[in-house]
Parts: sequence; C-alpha cells; structure tokens
Amino acid sequence: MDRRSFMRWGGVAAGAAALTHAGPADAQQTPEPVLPPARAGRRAPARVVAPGGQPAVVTPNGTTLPWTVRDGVKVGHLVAEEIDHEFAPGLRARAWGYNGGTPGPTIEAVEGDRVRIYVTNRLPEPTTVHWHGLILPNGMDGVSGLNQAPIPRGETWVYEFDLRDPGTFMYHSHYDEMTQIALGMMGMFIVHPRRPRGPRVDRDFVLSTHEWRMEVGARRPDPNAMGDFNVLTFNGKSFPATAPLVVGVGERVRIRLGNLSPMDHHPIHIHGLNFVMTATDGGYVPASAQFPETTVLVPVGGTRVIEMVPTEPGDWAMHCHMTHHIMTQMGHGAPNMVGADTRRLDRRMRRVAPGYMSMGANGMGGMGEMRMPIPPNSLPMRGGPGPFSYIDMGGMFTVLKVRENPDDADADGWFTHPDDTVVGPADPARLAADQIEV
Ligand SMILES: [Cu+2]
Repeated sequence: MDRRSFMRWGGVAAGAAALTHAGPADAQQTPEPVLPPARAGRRAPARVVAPGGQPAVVTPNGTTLPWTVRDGVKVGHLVAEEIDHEFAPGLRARAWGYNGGTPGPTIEAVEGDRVRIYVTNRLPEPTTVHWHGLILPNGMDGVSGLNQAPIPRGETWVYEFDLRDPGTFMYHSHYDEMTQIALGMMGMFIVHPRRPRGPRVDRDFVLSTHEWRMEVGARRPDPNAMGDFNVLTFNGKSFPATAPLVVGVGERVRIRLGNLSPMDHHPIHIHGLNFVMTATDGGYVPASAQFPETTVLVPVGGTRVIEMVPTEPGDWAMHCHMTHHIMTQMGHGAPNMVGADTRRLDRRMRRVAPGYMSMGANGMGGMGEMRMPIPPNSLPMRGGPGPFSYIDMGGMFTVLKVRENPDDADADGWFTHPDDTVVGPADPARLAADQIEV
C-alpha cells in the first residue's frame, strides 16, 4: 500500500493521529494544474526540431543560426561586427552585433549535441563569447583573462563543447562588457531536452529584452550610460516595429524571455491570460513549485521561461510594466508641465516664436500621435497606429494576437470584436436607470 492509498483508507484510528500532520503536505504535492489543458486537436503544424515533436523556437524580428554537421558535430559561425541597426522606422544606429543583427541569431540545438562555434572578430577591439548558463569545460566559458585570452581583431577562434543540459540560455561578449553589451553583443541559446519535459507546447517563442541610450539625433548608442535608457527593445525592436506573436485559442504557448540589458530588470506583463514560469537559465521549475502570474520579473543576466494556454481571443498587450520602458527618447528629460497654466507663457513665447505651444499641461497622452517635427534619427514620443486610435505606448511593447485560426490569421491585422463586446459611451437611459449622477 503506498502512502496515498493509505491516506484514503482514512478511518483507521491507528493511522489517523500520525497522518493529521501529513495530510496537508500530501495535498500540496498534487496541486491543481494552474493552466487549463491545451485544447486537443489544436496542434499547430510547427516545424519540429527536437525529439518528441518539440517545435522550433521562433525569434520574432530575428534569425536562427544555421548549422552544418561534420562528423556528428554541429558547426556554426558567429561574426562579431558593427552593424546598421533599425530600432523602428525613423531610428537607426551603428550598433555591434553578430551576423548582421542584434540580438545575434538564436542558437538552437538539442541536449547531448556537440557544437563547434567559430567566432570571427570584425570589431575594432578584441572580444570573447561567454555561453551564459551553459555548464561546460572552464576553458570554453569565454571570460576574457580568466578563461581565455581575448580574440584579437581580425582573428577567428573556435569554441567546442557538449550541450550537457537542456534549457534557455544566452550568449554575450565577456570582454569590455560595458561597451560591447551596451552596443548589442548578445543573443539567445536554446537547448531542447532529449526527452520532453512537461506538456508539449504548440508554439515556442524567444524574446530578449534590451535597453539603449541614444541621444536624440546621435548615430551610436552611448555605452557609458548608467541610467535614463531611452530606447527599450524586444529582440532589438521598439514598438511599433516589434513583430506580434500570433497564437491559437487553446494552444499551449511557451515564451522564453532573456535580459542582457546593461542595468534594468524588466517586469514583463501579458494581458488576457495567466501563465506559469516553467524554467530559468538554472533549470526547470518543478510543477509543484509553479504558481500563476500575469507579470514575470526578468532580471539582468537571467532568463525566465513562461507557458500559457490563452482562452480568450483578441489583441492582448505584452509589455514591460515599468512605465518609462514603454516610452522612447522624446519622453525622457521633458519638464513636468502637468497642471500648469501655460496660456500667458504661450502668448509671450509666440512673440518671439510664432506657433509656440507648451506641451504636457493636460498630460502627455496625445503626444506620440501629434505629427510634430522631430529631430532627425529619433522616434516620436511613443506609440503607433491601433485599430481604435493611436496606441500611446512604444518601446518594450508588443501584441499577443490570440486567434481561433492562427495559421490563417493576418499577423498585421487587428482582432474583429464580436458585437456588443467593446466599451463605449454610456447610454443616458441606462445611466438614469442605474442612478448614476454625472
Ligand atoms: Cu522594463
């Protein structure tokens, strides 16, 4: 008789006293599942890359590192170089990245693989690559000075190791980190388990968060910034350039979040559903330790893997909940004008600057939308067009598009709301009937 069936056998006096204490603990070991079960038959026709039907990881706005296989070893090539990077239309930067992008290509492999990764350094200074979270031989860990000499400019060095553990990891420069990471030298490293853990997911996404300091009009991110970062990105893009995540009602969806921002943690919030954290860059979270959340804090230098089963179709906001992280350059450093009576000031200013108008006295909600002239190579205060009006968030913001038929859905299209399910002005008769005085 195992312990649980002994528990059910309840009424026996001899066992009852001893089990009084054990009862609640036993109940905790078999928690109610936090997420609803994924809807059967909703399996998306995903590209399978790992045993057990595990789908390929999708990197919105990004790419995946191609492998060639030589004698059973997966061989890849990262080129560290200066790149011309667009955060969103209107704002470009001379950043540093890998293989033409920042973040660099997502590295995706399977537990037990042996990988050989060549790193060519085309930067104007030395570099290294650290494989963040992977447990590997010390001499492959990539910390300049501690584990290796830095890779000189113009040279190609090679890292080779076995992928011992599955998980969601990262890679980044570990030479002159402050400069190189601030300029974009980072990417994600996914190792699928050889035997799947937990329920199979239908879709698997990876998003890396980052923050940059771009002086208005400048061409290069400022690596010396310690605060007041003014360009916030998912996979190197600020909304509205962030690609939406299109998923199906009832599908089980995994999103792997990583953070190699220089200074800030990001509380990532998703509307319209709840999720559980199933893993970090340290390993899997046991099912008994998972709890429901709608916001997950992704720390600098950490990954957080969340899974969800959306039940409500729609266009759901997904964003960092730090309000300054859904802003862009123009939202920073402005004087606080909220509540100020600026009429006299405006009249006087117009004598020397015709058309002058103080901004922000009634709040700043409409500022992104105003087509006011902005300096070259800068973004409007925030936001982009939405289905109802201007969306006045920018930066670290994207949209989770939950659809009944996600594979036929137009990723650029907006949700069609069923009749009578959209908020609108109050009906006077209804107001009166409910005795609401306005
Ligand atoms: Cu943030």
